Amino acid sequence: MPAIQSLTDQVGLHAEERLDRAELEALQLERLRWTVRHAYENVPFYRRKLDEAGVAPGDVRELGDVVKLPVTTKDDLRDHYPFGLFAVPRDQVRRVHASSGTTGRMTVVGYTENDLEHWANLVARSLYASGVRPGWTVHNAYGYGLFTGGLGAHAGIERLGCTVVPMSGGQTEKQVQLIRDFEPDAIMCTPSYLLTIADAFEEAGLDPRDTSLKVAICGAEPWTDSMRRQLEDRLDLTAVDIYGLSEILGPGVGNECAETQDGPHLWEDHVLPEVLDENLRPLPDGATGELVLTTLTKEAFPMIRYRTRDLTSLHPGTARPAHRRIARITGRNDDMIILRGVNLFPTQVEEIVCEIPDLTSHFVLELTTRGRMDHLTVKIEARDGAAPREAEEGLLLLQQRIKDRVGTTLGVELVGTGTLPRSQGKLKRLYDLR
Ligand code: DLL
Repeated sequence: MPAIQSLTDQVGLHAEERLDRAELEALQLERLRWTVRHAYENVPFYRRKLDEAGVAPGDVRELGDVVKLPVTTKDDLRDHYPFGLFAVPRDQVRRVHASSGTTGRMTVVGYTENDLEHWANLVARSLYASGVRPGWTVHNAYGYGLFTGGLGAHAGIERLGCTVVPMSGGQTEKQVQLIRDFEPDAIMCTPSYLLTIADAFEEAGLDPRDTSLKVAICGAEPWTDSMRRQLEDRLDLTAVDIYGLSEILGPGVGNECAETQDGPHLWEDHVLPEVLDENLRPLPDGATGELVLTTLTKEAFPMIRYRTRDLTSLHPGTARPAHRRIARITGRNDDMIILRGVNLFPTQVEEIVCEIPDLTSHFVLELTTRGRMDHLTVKIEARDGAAPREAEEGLLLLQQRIKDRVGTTLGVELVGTGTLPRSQGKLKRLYDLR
């Protein structure tokens, strides 16, 4: 049975994960040169942008030359809706995904057969790094459909040689039932949805620590280490961070290794990362700025210096030495709240909320105006069973810690148990009511 033979051959690390840094960089350079030429020759948008910048594909001689290339933004994708940035004829596109975003027009991305092949391999690689092993059953609660999460994870689960339970997001009671009945070893979903699932177990009178789950591969939204500890505690499993975005691929652009849990390794044989400051100047490794990614193997939808809006920093590889890691993404530069001159991310509140036992992690932030001033209120549910006085004390502690660590006073308000919206996928934390 040759097919099964080749599957077992893939078990373990991919050859690209074992390269040393110099070998990896040589591969990146070769692929970068291919990508720039491919984009230039097949996408009028890139040809125009490069011509305007006075750069020809042949000018890319070393990796550092990437800074000469123009950046690409989400608006560029919107302006070329639906297929204007595709670099191959339509009959070579095997799949499209799309996202509506919270504002504005949809963006569409596409994949050739080779792109899908690489993507499945990278998700398989990510799962392996997460501690998932061939033969396991993986419950996939990322949404199926136009979102890249469900189908992207699905292909990688199969590629690693696991059984996939293609549950998709939502229908939380059914999630609970399938997790009980099918006894999966691992689960893939957003961190906020894993919390919803843990709650649902408890509401059904079941202990979420008693499930068969050993690993959770969580991503698609910002989350904190405090949230990780809370999820690991409540469900008795190891939770790792998976990073990705549709413009580059989908889930599996990078993944944390279970043995170190120190931020996702970016799979640098397929993406070239940079971190830039607000004036788009390159920052050294270790400094925080906007992550900008260039695809290195994408045929259908090459992206040159795509501005992700994600704020992070680059660090040397650990468990996969050649591949650099990104620091946990605490926010995007478009979900930063500027309140009376102080910058605040919802994850900073999450971090503190998770430390206070009488409060739950169910909270939202409401932005309103009082007089001419912006006002931000944390609305939060208390722990079921917390006495009213303990909950009030927890609330004051929350306000104090936010003031101490973030440097600004927020309004705080307790709301009834179960009144705040529960995550079904990516959770919306901020409600701008101004
Ligand atoms: O969310 C792809 C994905 C699916 C990643 C499943 C991981 C798991 P988009 O809908 O295009 O794609 O959203 C991409 O989500 O730019 C980040 O702002 C955010 N994001 C994704 N992963 C993480 C993470 C998918 N691990 C946008 N931590 C990205 C923080 C994340 N933010």
